[in-house]
Amino acid sequence: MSHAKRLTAGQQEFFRTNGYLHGLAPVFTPDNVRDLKSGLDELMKLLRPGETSKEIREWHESSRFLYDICMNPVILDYVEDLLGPNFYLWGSNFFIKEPHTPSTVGWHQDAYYWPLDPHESLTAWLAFDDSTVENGAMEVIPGSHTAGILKHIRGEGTDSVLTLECERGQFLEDTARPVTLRAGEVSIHDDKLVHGSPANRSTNRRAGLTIRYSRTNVRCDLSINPHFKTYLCRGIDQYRYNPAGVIPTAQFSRLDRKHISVEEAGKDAEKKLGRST
Ligand SMILES: O=C(O)CCC(=O)C(=O)O
Repeated sequence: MSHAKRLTAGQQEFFRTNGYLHGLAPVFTPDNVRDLKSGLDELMKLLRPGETSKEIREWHESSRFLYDICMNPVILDYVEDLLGPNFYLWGSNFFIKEPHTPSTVGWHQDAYYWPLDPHESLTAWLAFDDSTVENGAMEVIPGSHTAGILKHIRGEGTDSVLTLECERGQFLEDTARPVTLRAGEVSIHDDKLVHGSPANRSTNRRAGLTIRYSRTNVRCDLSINPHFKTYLCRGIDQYRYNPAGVIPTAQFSRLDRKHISVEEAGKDAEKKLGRST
């Protein structure tokens, strides 16, 4: 018998087979979405000259506004139905594409970017705006999460906001599916799923918040990301592998501790994790 909180057995099976899920009941109503957008405006006001929305990373550690979104009980129910009873929140960042901008997100697997082991993490992608084919909705390669960690290379001279991209030829790009969402909805993807997104050629902004959750048995290599902090969402953390974060009190506040991904840590980190070529 299934003890799922919100997902049907069919949705759970779809996620296991394809590595992603969308078409879920909305998490936020249109009224809530207005609050989400104005909260994002407040966060943007905290950026310093020259900084972009890419800097709003792991600010759930400093902004109660974001912490509460990441701990939304509906999102956590979806995650629990996929990760099981014991998991924590550790990451969040915005992917914002302004109208008529060339930036893309190259094909990649999140697991390649994160110094986490084992690969038992997922992302909830929360749409702050409608995310459509025209404004550069995320695209996924269904089933690609079952092929292990693929070879990534440093893309040069591309419009991608990420520099590590899957080397061509390891999967069939023409099997890609767009993950379109209405504002206030989430999609979910496995950390080994190949995904990316094209440029926004429309007149509408496309803003999404990615929220990263891991099973409690997932350990971060703190020599690569010394600032990693966990926030237990459900169940218990019997492992205590990672430092726990402090719940923020300020509604909107910057986080000036900079988290480090494998991309930023560079080639030595890739080697250490056995991912270099
Ligand atoms: O928002 C996008 O277009 C890409 C998101 C992404 O790459 C991620 O969730 O890791």
